[in-house]
Amino acid sequence: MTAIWGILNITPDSFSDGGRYLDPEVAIAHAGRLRAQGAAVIDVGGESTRPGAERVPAVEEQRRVLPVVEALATAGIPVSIDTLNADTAVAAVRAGARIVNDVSGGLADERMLSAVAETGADVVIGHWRGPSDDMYARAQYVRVAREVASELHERVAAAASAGIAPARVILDPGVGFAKSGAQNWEVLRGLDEVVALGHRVLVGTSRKRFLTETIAATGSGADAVARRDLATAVTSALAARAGAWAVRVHDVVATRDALAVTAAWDGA
Ligand code: PMM
Repeated sequence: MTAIWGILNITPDSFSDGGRYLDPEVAIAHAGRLRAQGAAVIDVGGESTRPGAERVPAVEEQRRVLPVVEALATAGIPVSIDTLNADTAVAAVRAGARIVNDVSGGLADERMLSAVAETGADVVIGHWRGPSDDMYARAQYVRVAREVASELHERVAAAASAGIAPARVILDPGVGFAKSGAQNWEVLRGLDEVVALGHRVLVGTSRKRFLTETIAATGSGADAVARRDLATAVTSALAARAGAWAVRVHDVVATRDALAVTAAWDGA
């Protein structure tokens, strides 16, 4: 069955949960809760990638994430480190992270792929066309799902040249990264193009703007968040159907239930 990755953003400015988990104790407790709810992996990030977010110095990023990564790893919880920075990736693997989640697929930091190669960790290669401050200007495609798959294929080749065996690679179509709302839906509808590359595939739609727009659930009130989590559970179940190996979400319970219902349907 499709695995669930629980999101732990240790940032002041992530778009849906910024500021909530800056205290390591609060962050660790939240991760424990996500794990108990059924998350197979906790994806720890210390830098927001939301559109227009400012870059965080690596020292500050590491100050936020390393104590939490270490505590979770010590507790036996599988951790992935969500970072664009090779030094942070290496430090997090030393602290116990098993997977490096780079939404840029090694493009943001030219040292990333060779650094990850040496650690032996698995790596998420996301589809990315440039930093978040101008990524919408790069959202130019003719057939978006096909182009995403072919650009990911190029990044897998770059990873292989850096010494990362294909079996260590997890691909991510990068929902929301250099894509308009309509393009995000096209990428999801055409997910088989990415699945056909033969790697594990991770899909992250959680609470993203294209969902909010589709169901008209703007604002940060509990009702709007609950509606976005329900929509996320649906896209995650559909992604699972389309061959996703894992989905990355804030609300583990809603997605767990959606995946269980889908599995019951498919298993009957
Ligand atoms: N999206 C965000 C952050 N990290 N990692 C992967 N692999 N895939 C994604 O789609 C992804 C990611 C942005 O969302 P957040 O601010 O809610 O974490």
